[in-house]
Amino acid sequence: MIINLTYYHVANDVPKINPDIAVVIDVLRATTTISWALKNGADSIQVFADLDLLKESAIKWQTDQRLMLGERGGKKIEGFDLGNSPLSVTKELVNGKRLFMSTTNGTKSLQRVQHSKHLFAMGLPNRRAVAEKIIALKSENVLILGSGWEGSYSLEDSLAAGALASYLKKNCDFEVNILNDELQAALALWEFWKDDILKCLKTATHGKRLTSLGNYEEDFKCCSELDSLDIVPAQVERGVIRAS
Ligand code: 3SL
Repeated sequence: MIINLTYYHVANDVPKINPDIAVVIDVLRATTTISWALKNGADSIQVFADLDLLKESAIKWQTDQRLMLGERGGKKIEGFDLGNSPLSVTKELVNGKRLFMSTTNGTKSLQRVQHSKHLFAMGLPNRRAVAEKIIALKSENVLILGSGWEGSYSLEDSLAAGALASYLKKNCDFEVNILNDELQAALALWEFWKDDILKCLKTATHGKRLTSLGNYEEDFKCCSELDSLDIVPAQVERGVIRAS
């Protein structure tokens, strides 16, 4: 048995293939928020790149059963219930609800690989949980996709891609094959920053962008907590994610 791992920085880099498993990463902050929302009892999260489609779908749900959340440029979308902070998706607010979500980059990446057989969303807090799921599935091809920022590379997503590959290499009984240079570089990045994840997140361009927008100290801490959540957000129907 062998696992072939490939990593792409952003949605537009992904070739036209439907992998057995796709793992989408948006450390700051979409996939961390998705993981926390599910941990706190959200029924499901439906992701959209397009805001009009989001509103059309949300409106069909009972008001007390739905929340609209998301950001553009790091800021909460006007008229939405919540922005994209993992701290905002508390049990009191999200329990039992369908969350309709759109973010600048993360939800685009999720849409890009929605035809994969299995699709998981991963941040640093649920790195181990997602890795163990991959090991259990024993699939041959795993595509890891970052979200970046408006089409360009992001340090923090590559850090998490390296963290995932590193865990798989250490904990798989079978061979793990690193197929592209993007993932070799991500592994090296992980080795470099693994003892100061928080600093890496704050050093990243998007970390600096968030810092310039306000006090995101607690978001940084939450997004950098490695292996603290046992949640595997998995796509159950096109665009809809539930805890598995
Ligand atoms: O780009 C995204 O998808 C967001 O996660 C960015 S932010 O951290 O919410 O600003």
